[in-house]
Amino acid sequence: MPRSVKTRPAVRNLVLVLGDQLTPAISSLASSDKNRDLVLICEVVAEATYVKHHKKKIVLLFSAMRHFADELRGRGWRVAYTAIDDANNAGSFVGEVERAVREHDPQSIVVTEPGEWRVLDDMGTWAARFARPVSILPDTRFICSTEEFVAWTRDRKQLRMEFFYREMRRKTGLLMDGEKPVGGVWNLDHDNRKPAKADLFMPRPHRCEPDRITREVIAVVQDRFGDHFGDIEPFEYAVTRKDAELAFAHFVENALAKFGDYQDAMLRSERALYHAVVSMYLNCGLLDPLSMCRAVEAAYQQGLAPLNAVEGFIRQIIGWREYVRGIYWLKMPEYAASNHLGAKRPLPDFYWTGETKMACVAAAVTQTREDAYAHHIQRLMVTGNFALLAGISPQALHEWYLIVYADAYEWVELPNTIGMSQFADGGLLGSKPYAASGAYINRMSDYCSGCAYDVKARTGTDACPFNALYWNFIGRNADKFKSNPRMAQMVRTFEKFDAAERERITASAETFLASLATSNDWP
Ligand code: FAD
Ligand code: DLZ
Ligand code: SF4
Repeated sequence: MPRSVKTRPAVRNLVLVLGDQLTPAISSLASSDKNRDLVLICEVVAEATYVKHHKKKIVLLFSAMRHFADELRGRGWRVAYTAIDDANNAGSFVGEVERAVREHDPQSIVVTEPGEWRVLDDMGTWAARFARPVSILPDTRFICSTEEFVAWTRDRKQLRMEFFYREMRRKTGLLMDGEKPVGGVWNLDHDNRKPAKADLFMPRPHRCEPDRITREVIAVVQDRFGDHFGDIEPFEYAVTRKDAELAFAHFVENALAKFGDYQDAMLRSERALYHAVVSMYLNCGLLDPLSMCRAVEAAYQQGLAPLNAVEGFIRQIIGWREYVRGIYWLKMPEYAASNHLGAKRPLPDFYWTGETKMACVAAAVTQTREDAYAHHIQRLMVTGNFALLAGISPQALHEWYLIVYADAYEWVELPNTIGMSQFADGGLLGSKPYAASGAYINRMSDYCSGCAYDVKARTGTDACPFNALYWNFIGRNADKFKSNPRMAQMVRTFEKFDAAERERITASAETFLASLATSNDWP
């Protein structure tokens, strides 16, 4: 008998594990047998370049994938691992599966459903292509299955996160006192809008030293994807489950208690404030959402964090995170092309360079380039708000958000961009556009005190561009906003401005927009 047959028993199923499925609890592995099945994990150029992801995001995933393959081998799994620079790397999921099928002739292929529609669409062709069954299993990391979400939407005139969130509280029992919410109210968001002051004792997110594997990955990513957006070093993110859990524990211990109070604040000197900086771990499988929520609930029960912080955090995870995923699978693929406000302007160059006199935008973009991270209010109320007011194409902006953040996968990024931030779905996901003038940014941050523009001035070349753009946005969309109860007041205020002021607003906004440089050089 040839040696290879003796040492390599026949493969029953090929279990494909994707780069954002890095947990032994993933349904594909949970339903497989380590003695009979072969795990395939592959670094492929197609996934790194279908949009040109930030270099740190690629390093994070490749290194976490390599560590995960070691973790699985340590648990007794047979793992076929394709590194990006392997000579026979076929370059895509389908190509790598084809190669493994040729080599191992498995009876069937097993995979947990992917997080992006384009990948699922492609997988739909695999059974015919490989002439064997392909089992696409539900992703049980989510609390609400896609079917359950569809059932929840039935017979509802409006889809609102708040009501979905209450269902998830009931389903998980998190912060529940029998049938009632702990503390008597479901949502304490109104307590969570305090501006912050720079404070020497503000916690910083947990940082990790790159190990040998990460250093090797940094070198190969620099070599292969050096022209992608973003700084590759310093690289301080966790790439193992153990380190991601330490990063989360560090947040619970040091920042959770103030997470609620300062959730909407922005500070020049503090990139994360009291945010957790864990979405990149959660979304690739290194952290488990429900376990995180239980840990946060326990911190409340032990008196370590107040209810407004704990409820706010749990709402982001079992509310918003689950809700946007539900919307994504409910509405794709049409959702990606939504453009309710008809916005068409190309993305300005400063989204890549950070070179703008607007201090808030420059800070958000610079931080994004350096860290592949910005917190929610920077994404929503600075870069998102600017794009909304300026009428940037939602599709161009969607591509930008998908590229630049280490936590970005279409299932979560697209509804946040198209729906929450750009109102491009016409109010399916949120009841009103997140549009604000400079006054909001001034109230919630310390950016304006260091800005070349005057946040108090509405028009003129020195005025904060957010001000004229805001009123210009209300004016040009007045017909659409008049019937929206949450926007009608703003339309009436705009219409009360005298004709000369409205002309000054239009002139200021148009002069500013005409000055925006755009090019096709990026990304
Ligand atoms: P924290 O503020 O500490 O919140 C804790 C956790 O709650 C996060 O880790 C995240 O898992 C979850 N969460 C909070 N808000 C949301 C939300 N709106 N949607 C889904 N989950 C949420 N989040 C992503 O994970 N990936 C994305 O690609 C992404 N793109 C975004 C694009 C835009 C335009 C906007 C406005 C928001 C986007 N978000 C995205 C949501 C949110 O900004 C990030 O989840 C958050 O900033 C991650 O940082 P953190 O871990 O410090 O979160
Ligand atoms: C984002 C990403 C990148 C950059 N590279 C890989 C890869 O080489 N191999 C892999 O399995 N996954 C990668 N990913 C994550 C995938 O893009 C993700 O699994 C799909 O978009 C489905 O969510
Ligand atoms: Fe941003 Fe306007 Fe404030 Fe400058 S003045 S930081 S542009 S909001």
